[in-house]
Amino acid sequence: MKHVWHTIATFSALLLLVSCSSVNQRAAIESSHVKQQQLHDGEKVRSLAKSEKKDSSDSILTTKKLRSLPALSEPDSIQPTGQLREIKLEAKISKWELVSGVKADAYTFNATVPGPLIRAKEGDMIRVILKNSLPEETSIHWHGLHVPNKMDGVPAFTQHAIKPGETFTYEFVANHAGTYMYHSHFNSIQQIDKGLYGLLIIDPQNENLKHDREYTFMFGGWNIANEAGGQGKEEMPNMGDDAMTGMSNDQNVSQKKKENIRSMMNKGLQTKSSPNHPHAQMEMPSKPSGDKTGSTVMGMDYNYWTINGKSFPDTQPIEVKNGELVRLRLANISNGVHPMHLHGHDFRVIAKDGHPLTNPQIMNTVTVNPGETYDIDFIADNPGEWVFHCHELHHTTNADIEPGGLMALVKYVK
Ligand SMILES: [Cu+2]
Repeated sequence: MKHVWHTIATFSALLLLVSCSSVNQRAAIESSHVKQQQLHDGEKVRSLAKSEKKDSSDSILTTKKLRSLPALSEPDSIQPTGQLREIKLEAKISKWELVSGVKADAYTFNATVPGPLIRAKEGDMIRVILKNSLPEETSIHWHGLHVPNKMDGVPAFTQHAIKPGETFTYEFVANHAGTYMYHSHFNSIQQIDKGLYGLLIIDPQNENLKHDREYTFMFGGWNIANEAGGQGKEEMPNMGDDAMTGMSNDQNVSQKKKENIRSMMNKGLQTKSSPNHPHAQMEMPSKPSGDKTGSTVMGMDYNYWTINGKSFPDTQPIEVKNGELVRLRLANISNGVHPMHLHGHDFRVIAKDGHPLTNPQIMNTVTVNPGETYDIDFIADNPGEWVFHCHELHHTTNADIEPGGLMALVKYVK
């Protein structure tokens, strides 16, 4: 029996490893258990939306359906599952493209920004084996989790800083469902702003509210220097008709839209090209003289903002079908405040810092402060192409050029 459990645990750990090493696991994660249960609240919402559409096509949208959804619940106690989730992380420098043509020498976990999504169920044991391949010391802090003190990842207090070439193993029980973060806690202001962070989601053992789709949004801030090191803006890729060959019509349309956005950005740059903006031709804002670091530099002086490591228009769209119940998990690892605003819909704030709200608030803008996470949900009941963006409008720019940064499209698909 013991052997069987060991085999199951090893197999699950392997599965998790495989999923965690995927380069493409940035934004859209559709949880498999969502699909399994057919008659959940999302289904009810969907059928409601469809029937209402049939009966009264000219009816006016309200938030009644949103208000009548159940709140998330918090368990009194959880049982250990006996499941081990083992993840291998390597902290290393990797080239990371924030938006087409803009690259940074990022600090990454497993060569992606954010690092791999770590996902477990309440009661699982999480084991993270961290190898430090950076040229400096590092550590990982588990932001919002109730880990044993020596697992908290704060050098000089709870552990020694992990030296280049060293490996350190973190191990703790996933003891509270919710949306959390993990990030470097050494030379944090530099290491975090260079990309050393990720998302950690703990699913409840029993869930009373199922969503049809789920997306994660991790907000980062970057300071991309424009002078030394060959970093920053490169030539715009040539996207002539030839490059379109082989694309479907939909892809073609969205590619053209992206190109329109890029040409808007370029026009903005040209108007800025003046003796007062000596760096405008380089398509980068000027940095203080003497700043020759060449790559990302630390501090609040951000000129790029990213959702899951990408700036608009390269952010991943939120794809929904009419009538679906959609969950967004928002996490702010940057040093900026982000009032996130959704067009065309209201949403409910269902959890803050992993804790369910017993009385979910309905709104269309939620302010996500540094270090905070919010879970919000909305009913896709207003077909079209909408935007979800930060309303601190400097944050919807790339190097001062609008549109960019913290913006994603909500797209209805068939
Ligand atoms: Cu913002």
